[in-house]
Amino acid sequence: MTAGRVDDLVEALMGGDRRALAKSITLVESRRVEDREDAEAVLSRVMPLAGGALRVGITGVPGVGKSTLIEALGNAAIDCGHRVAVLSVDPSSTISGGSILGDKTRMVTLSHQPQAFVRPSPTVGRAGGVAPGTREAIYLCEVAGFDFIMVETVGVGQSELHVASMTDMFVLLLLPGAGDELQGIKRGVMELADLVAVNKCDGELAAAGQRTVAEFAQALRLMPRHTIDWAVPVVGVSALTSEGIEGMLETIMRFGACVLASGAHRERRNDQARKWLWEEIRQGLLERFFCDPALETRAKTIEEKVVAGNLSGAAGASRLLDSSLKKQH
Ligand SMILES: Nc1nc2c(ncn2[C@@H]2O[C@H](COP(=O)(O)OP(=O)(O)OP(=O)(O)O)[C@@H](O)[C@H]2O)c(=O)[nH]1
Ligand SMILES: [Mg+2]
Repeated sequence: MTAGRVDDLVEALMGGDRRALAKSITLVESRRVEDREDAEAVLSRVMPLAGGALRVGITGVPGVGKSTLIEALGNAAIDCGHRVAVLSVDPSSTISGGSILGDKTRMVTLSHQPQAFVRPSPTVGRAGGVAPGTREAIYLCEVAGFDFIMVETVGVGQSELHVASMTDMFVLLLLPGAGDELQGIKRGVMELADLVAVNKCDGELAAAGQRTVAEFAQALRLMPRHTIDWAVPVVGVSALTSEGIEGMLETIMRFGACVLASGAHRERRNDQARKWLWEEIRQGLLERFFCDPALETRAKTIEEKVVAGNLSGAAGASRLLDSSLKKQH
């Protein structure tokens, strides 16, 4: 892409053009070497202007109602004058081909709103379930004028930790009537939550839902606060009937105001940027090391020596790492 075309793309983006937004997200998600430079050019223009949205990560087991809830929250936020972007991350897509279309159709009213942008992203390659580029996509959405960004991810292993590392607020969704062992929640994930919502508190599940709300509220009272001035609320909602959705949105906005006022939000973002750099270094080293064909033969020889007991594993690793790093200079 020429410098002029990068300028055009950035200008269209700043004008809130959704096609330009979709195009630039595709660019930052691309793993093609020839796209990397363009992506960097766009990002370096955009990043200093980004940062204006409240970024909310939403996680929970498959089928808990994340997409339905995001649609309900998104519509309520638009009614309050917000512009809403949804980035959804599907860790199953590498295995199953993904439920990308499914997600888009589920968010049907939201994706048709002019004040909304819905972008389900496939997960490509990286462990953890967050597509490369999700963090960059957040910046792009912000520059395109979206001030309320939700990132959906299925709670499987690492993906929720990744989402928490790029958002201001982490929302955990639960189902009525099950204790935390049943809901498969690791303590670490519970400790990250800024808001817990029990979804599907409707019909026959309403009473069980309220009991679950009380149980988790009790459990959370015993946990230390991770954000000053914020006791993690537990709310009961129905994404289907929209019962409790307005109140949940208010709580989310109250959290946004609270972290802004206390400076916790700045601190969190600085910390995330630092971790982002080191995570990229870690990933980059791994990719460079394992994708180096020249190392393969040498690795085989060293492996044989280690297997034969002629070389320690540590010494073998150190030799390989040394030759890999030297080559990169
Ligand atoms: N009764 C009831 N059903 C709901 C509610 N929210 C979602 N559902 C239903 O639960 C099913 C799963 O909803 P989704 O929104 O797709 O759930 P999800 O968590 O996004 O699912 P994955 O993306 O596949 O992990 C759908 O059939 C929804 O209609 C709710 O509040 N009450
Ligand atoms: Mg979903």
